[in-house]
Amino acid sequence: MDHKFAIRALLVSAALAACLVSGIPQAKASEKTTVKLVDAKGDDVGTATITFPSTQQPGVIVKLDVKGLPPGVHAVHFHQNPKCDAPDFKSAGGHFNPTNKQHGFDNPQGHHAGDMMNFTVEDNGKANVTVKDDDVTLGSAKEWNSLHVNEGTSIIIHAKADDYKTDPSGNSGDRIACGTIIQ
Ligand SMILES: [Cu+2]
Ligand SMILES: [Zn+2]
Repeated sequence: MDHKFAIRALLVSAALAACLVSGIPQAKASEKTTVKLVDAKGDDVGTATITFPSTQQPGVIVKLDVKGLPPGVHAVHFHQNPKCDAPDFKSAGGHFNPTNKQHGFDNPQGHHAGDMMNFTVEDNGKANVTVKDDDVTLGSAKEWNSLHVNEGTSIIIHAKADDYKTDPSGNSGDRIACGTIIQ
């Protein structure tokens, strides 16, 4: 065995052993979770796949792959509780808001960390779109801006579009689909 290689291998295994002994988890390059969405009747309406590309800075990408929803423009937000009790999904609580702001990108006192841009459902009731949220992570339950904080959070689709300014939820109407984000 090459000398340098042997030393390097020794160092790597020593570092790994140290991690195992101390219980420090290995840092991951990215995180991803797929959330199942249900409507007010409890029927499956697709998924939201949340990707957290960098563990170094906040920002997640949300791929919505939904079906069976009313065509048109809809609001989508992260809400504070990991609870989707049909039919009204009120148990999900308000928007995820760890920085105590008001609602909306166009609100001078805004915006909630859980706020995202509207998306469109096509005439066939489907949408295959990507939205993003630059303010949250998929880190551990101990990170204040993580979607996994405490027991977790939820993602909700509303009946109407978000006006991006009316507190507390942008006049976006009923909650028509919900999914829990639990680690
Ligand atoms: Cu909402
Ligand atoms: Zn909001």
